[in-house]
Amino acid sequence: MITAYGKIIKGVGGSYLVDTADGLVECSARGRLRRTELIPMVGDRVSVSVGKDNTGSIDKICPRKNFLIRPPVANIDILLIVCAAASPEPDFTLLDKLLAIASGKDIEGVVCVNKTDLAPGEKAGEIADIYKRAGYRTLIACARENTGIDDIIGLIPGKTVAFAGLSGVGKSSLLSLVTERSLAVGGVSRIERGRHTTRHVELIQAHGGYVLDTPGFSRLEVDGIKARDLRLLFPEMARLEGKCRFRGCTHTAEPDCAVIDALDKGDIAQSRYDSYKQMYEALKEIKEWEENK
Ligand SMILES: Nc1nc2c(ncn2[C@@H]2O[C@H](COP(=O)(O)OP(=O)(O)OP(=O)(O)O)[C@@H](O)[C@H]2O)c(=O)[nH]1
Ligand SMILES: [Mg+2]
Ligand SMILES: [Zn+2]
Repeated sequence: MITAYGKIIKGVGGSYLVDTADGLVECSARGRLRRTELIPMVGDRVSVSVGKDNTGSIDKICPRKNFLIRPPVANIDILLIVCAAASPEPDFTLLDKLLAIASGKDIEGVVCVNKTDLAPGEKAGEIADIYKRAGYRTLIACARENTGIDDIIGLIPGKTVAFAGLSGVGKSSLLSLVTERSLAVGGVSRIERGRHTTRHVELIQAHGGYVLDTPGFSRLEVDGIKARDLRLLFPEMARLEGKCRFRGCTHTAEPDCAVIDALDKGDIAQSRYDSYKQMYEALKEIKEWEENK
């Protein structure tokens, strides 16, 4: 037996594929680990005992930086939120929500505008600009014309990058170009979902890091975010922290609010502010509901 360290890239029925410095090892979770009742997740960094036949057992799971429940995956570094310049039209509310959720989990949100071939003129650039001005890294790509792929690849070394966004925006198409592996594109995934086919989460090794496709990810829950902390998850508002008349200003109805001033001056995009307010109201309701329980 030797001890190796690695990352779980796939898990099927109690068996886990671990990527180690010496290659892939198929592992079970036996013994000591079972007694701690921690269930290994894809994305976990683990130490494993490897036997002569190159199968092993997971001994220890390193503390998780973060994890998602749907899909179940741990230790995401970057959420690449893909939207289409057209077809489907961008859903700014969803984009802003995914970015805030990512930030709340210490995941860097990056916006990628795809399908530039379908949008006239500057539309893709204008969408990207909203997010660049807010403080996010933004990319512009076109899977159809094979442009912008190198910029996506540039995000990957040393990181685990999850692709998220509405159905049909081109996540799988872009991932296929990035990994040079063909993944279910277009109708296929829709048919599978209709049939409730079980989807196994799988990290794909690429460019010195890992990538992950997440169909249906757009329904991500806002678990654990408090209404009063939401303002810190919008970088353009977090930058103005302390500039409002009231401490802990929620930027919704208070007088002399620096965020509302910035909105009036056009320094904060209306769509971003609208998303903030919508999320804020929804989170506030959750809190009130919980307090009255
Ligand atoms: N015109 C155009 N079509 C594209 C582009 N990228 C993807 N598509 C098409 O858009 C459709 C949806 O692409 P997918 O890659 O399956 O989208 P997805 O985000 O993976 O969708 P789900 O798996 O349902 O979440 C397919 O028919 C693609 O061929 C692009 O840049 N331009
Ligand atoms: Mg897909
Ligand atoms: Zn304010």
